[in-house]
Amino acid sequence: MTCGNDTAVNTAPAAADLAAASPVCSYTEWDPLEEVVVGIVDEACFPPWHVALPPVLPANQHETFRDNAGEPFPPERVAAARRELDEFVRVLEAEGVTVRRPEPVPQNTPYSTPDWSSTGMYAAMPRDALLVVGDEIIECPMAWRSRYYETLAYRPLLKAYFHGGARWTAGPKPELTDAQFDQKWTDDGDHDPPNLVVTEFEPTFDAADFTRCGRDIIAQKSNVTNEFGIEWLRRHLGDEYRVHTFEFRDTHPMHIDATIVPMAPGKLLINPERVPVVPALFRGWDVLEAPAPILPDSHPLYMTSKWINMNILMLDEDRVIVERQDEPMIQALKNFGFTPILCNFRNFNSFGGSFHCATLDVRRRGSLQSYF
Ligand code: ABU
Repeated sequence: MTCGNDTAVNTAPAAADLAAASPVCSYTEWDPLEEVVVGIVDEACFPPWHVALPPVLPANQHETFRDNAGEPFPPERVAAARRELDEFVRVLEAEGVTVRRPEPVPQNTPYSTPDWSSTGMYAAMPRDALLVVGDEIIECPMAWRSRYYETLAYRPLLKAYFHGGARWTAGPKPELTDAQFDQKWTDDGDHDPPNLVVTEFEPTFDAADFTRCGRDIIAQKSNVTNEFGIEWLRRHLGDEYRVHTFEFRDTHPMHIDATIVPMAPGKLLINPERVPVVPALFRGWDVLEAPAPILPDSHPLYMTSKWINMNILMLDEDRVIVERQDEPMIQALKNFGFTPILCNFRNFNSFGGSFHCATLDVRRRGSLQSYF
């Protein structure tokens, strides 16, 4: 299957044919990257406090989030992250990748449904809000109220991609009433599987709880992605895809992309704390345990663990974007056979993601294949 025509499986179409068929086309995390959306931190605000936040925010950030609910993030932190995003864009363009950006949207404008009201957060992490599978771009039914309208920042791009021939869909918009969240959620630390704050009331998912390996898509249940959401996606994608749900040893799961990262056919990066046993699906693949993160404790991380060092972006089966100061990761990836391309990103990391989170790969040259 290729985007826009019925070419047989495993037939690699010419790049020009793909581009002519659809401006959106991506099946894996590693096919050669041609076009990408890179997020923005403009207008970024702390979300209003809500029961969905404590399960995934670092414990030392709860007070900051409570005290600053709905307020802008510190301007000096936003400025530092913006500089790194601009550097990232230059790096990508120098590697031959076309870069698109969302539109800044005021995030502190209140909005409401019949049941609740909120303000927004940011458009920094397109990987969370949008999922590309083949020539289709899916707006995700996100579980955080503060992210209810997050895709508005991407609408000019979505419309342009649609007019260019892409398919554009959205998961069922969830009501996000109190029934969607376990109002009694507590952090009991060692529960296995972990207590998740999101219930099965309606389907919710963030795209970052999925990682794509052609016909096989790996999913995890998390504090934003429920079984209902995974099943919705499974049925929506149909028989061409196999959606596998794996459980990892993550006490506060939200997003799979600092846990298990397929880098190329046969090459897997894993979080050694969260993946004690590599899923049998990857039998025969070479596995690299991510080196321990080196971010100093003093570095503010509002919404992520230090394992964000694993959140790399593959430009193809060889080139990988890595944080410039992360020497252990740079060396490990070289030893694993890859060519690291360096970019400063620690200040962006503070906002909860790294290169994978900050991007949405819109078009990668390749066709739908099985890798297992
Ligand atoms: N998407 C960010 C994941 C961060 C973490 O799992 O620590």
